[in-house]
Amino acid sequence: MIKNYLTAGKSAVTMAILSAVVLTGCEKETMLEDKEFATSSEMQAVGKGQDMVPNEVLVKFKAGVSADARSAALARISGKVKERILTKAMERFGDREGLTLVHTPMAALEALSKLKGAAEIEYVEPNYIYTHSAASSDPYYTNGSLWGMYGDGTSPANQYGSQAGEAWATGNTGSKSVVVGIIDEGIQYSHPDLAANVWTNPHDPVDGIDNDGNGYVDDVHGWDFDGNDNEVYDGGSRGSLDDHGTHVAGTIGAVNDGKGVVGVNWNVTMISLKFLGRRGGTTANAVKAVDYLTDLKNRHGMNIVASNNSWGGGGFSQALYDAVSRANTKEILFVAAAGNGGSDGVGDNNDAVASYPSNMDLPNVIAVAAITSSGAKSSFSNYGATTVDIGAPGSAINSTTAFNTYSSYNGTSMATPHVTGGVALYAASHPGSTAAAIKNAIMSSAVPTASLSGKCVSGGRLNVSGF
Ligand SMILES: [Ca+2]
Ligand SMILES: [Ca+2]
Ligand SMILES: [Ca+2]
Ligand SMILES: [Ca+2]
Repeated sequence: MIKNYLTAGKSAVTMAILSAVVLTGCEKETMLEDKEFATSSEMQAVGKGQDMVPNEVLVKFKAGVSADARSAALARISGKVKERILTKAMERFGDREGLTLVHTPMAALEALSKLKGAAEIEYVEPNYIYTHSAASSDPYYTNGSLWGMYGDGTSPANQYGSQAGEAWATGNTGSKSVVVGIIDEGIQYSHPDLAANVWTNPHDPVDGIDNDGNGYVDDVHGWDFDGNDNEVYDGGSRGSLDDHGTHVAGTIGAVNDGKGVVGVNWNVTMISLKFLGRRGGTTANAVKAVDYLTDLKNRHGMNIVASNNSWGGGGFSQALYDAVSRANTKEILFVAAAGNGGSDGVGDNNDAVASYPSNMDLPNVIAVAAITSSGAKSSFSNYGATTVDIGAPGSAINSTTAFNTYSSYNGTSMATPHVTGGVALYAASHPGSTAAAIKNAIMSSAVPTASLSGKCVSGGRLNVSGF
């Protein structure tokens, strides 16, 4: 029965939801199998065995290339412009060209080889497909254990938890003025354990007009880049498609109300950037989601400190790298799951075989491995002495799921929001900190942990007790 001191709420998880989660897990494993990477970044842009949208490529034309020259280049692959992507963040950073999403009757890899090295083109790459990084789900909402929130001095205690309970005891329970973006599936913003901490856009009331001019009409809680609409929680028969995003949100910021679960932050503001749909998400939409946050910080001066990225797949993408680099310029951390071991579900060494996006070599990226409640590295968790930064609770993590439910999931997907939560908690007590200072606080917090020694940069696990 329910034993946890923080939980007394709903315990039902329907089989329908579980079926959906299991199916998604299977898709993920198929998509992540047979990863191979070449060494140069140019070759990395043309991945083998990585999942991509079959008949699409992302083209970055050189600035000033004429319309005729563009058409001639695209004619080589019988390409048609599907979408011109010019985000407000790109414009702000002086990029007036943006990206061109091109549909071609050719296989994507064939089209890439035909366009590679063309004089008109800066780079061309696949429109990769990413999937979330939850390994599996517990069939029951078991006992409400929230070990990931415990510390050695809390009751109940678990020294391998994030120590959030100790930070709360010193009076830091987060702040609504700290904003994080959740780039994932959508989140059930109406979930009773989340609603109070979900962003409602004060700059764009629902009236059919893009009042704040950010290119998105009535983006009231964020945006659905997969469905290209303002409804980030699709509810009804599609609600379970937002389980994963909703779970991530609960770990960062479920409310402390005597019911259900509680997040690392009792108070925080979360924005939903939905880009993972039934079939995963694409590079094109990931770029738009990252840039949406960057632009929001620019446009409204919001205190956006991090995005949570519990997803992976594909190969190196210059387009995504550039977007995360723009976020870095605006002091937004990019907290990313290290990955769940590919097709066999046994954790891989990301130093040897890169996992994206967590392997992107940018100062604002924090790559996160998962640990169990007994301090072991989770069997599925990827690791890397130089490419993974820190470990955090990622096995048997209870949190919110769609339709007002709670579920237990495993994955580096679940470890990542503990770190994002830590970022927000630190930002709450240290307002005005740079991204570098916050990342340094996270890294310096790490408690040396045997299972992570030599397996990540910090050699330890998250400890927010001093935040
Ligand atoms: Ca509006
Ligand atoms: Ca808007
Ligand atoms: Ca939608
Ligand atoms: Ca609660």
